Amino acid sequence: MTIVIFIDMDYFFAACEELRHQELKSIPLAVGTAKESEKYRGVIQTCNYVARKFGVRSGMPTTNAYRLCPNLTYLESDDKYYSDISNKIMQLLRSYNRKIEQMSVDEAAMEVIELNYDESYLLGMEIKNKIKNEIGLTCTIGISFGPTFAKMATDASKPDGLMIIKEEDIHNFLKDKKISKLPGIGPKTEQRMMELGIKTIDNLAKYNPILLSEKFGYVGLELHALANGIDNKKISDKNDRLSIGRERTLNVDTSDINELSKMIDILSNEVYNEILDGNYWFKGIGIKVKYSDFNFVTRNKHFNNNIDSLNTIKSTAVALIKPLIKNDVKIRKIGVRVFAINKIGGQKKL
Ligand code: TTP
Ligand code: MG
Ligand code: MG
Repeated sequence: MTIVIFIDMDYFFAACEELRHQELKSIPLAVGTAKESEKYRGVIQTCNYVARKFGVRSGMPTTNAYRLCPNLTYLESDDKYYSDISNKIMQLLRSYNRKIEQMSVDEAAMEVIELNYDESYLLGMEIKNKIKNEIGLTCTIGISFGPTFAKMATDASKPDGLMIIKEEDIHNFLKDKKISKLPGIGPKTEQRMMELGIKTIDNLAKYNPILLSEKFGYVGLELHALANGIDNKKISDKNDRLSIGRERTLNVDTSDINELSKMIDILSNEVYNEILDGNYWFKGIGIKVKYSDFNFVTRNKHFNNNIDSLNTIKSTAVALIKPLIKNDVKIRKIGVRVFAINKIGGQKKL
């Protein structure tokens, strides 16, 4: 089963400002595009939840925001500062060594393949706590079987929330919602759908898909599928070289550590060459051992720091294989692999 854990930071730009101006925490605060001296010309990018109580929203002209909330504190946005914090958050998420797609400056989708919903909930809570403790900000987490529904779970439980939508709950979750709640339906598409009499997600689900594809192209079909509870988009991780490995059958089955070490040397060198080619770092080394009776075992070692050394691959693989050597059954095949691969901050090694 694939589950997606979706993370979106709460009132991100304004929350970053609160982090360095604690005194702004309990008063209405907005961040916008214009300089403070020219604020009446700009638009609001985001605001804290105190300001939202007055009706202030993203995209609203700042003049309108002041009309709704005369005591609003306004700050000009500082993109460099927000993107530094965003990078720290993404790095924290990457430390879980799972497939991650960053969707925007403040959101990412993480794929978990071996966890059930209860386990995903615990992981979600752990991520929330870690972001709170290490970055100092709150986020909201949505968990579902696809990235779009996980995002919708996030939207529905903001701020500082965590919500799960399972397969059996999706139709109830969707059916009475306005179509604008579906990610991908902006004001224009919403308007065109309204003209066809499509107001709720349930209306969309029941609409003729052929007519939808005529009016909206492929997107129309995708939206129709979503409205019917189908969300099978895959997460695409641009650092997706999750592991690099080599395995080979020995010329003669053996339990001799010297023979096994020779093969580990060969495999490690091959893996290492690929690491050099891609300018990768990694945080895990693993081996696989297949015995003459065709049983096999795998062993992994995780590191806290990034590794890029050939010697570490070799010595770790040898250390991992030693306890697996048996007297009664010989080893037939060995694999060496490195995993949790990344290019830190997208930068290449020199
Ligand atoms: P969002 O995640 O959409 O919003 P948010 O984090 O401010 O609030 P929420 O708690 O509802 O998630 O956007 C992330 C940041 O992107 C936001 O803090 C500011 C910026 N942004 C704009 O610059 N313009 C916009 O119209 C929107 C929606 C966001
Ligand atoms: Mg956000
Ligand atoms: Mg966002």
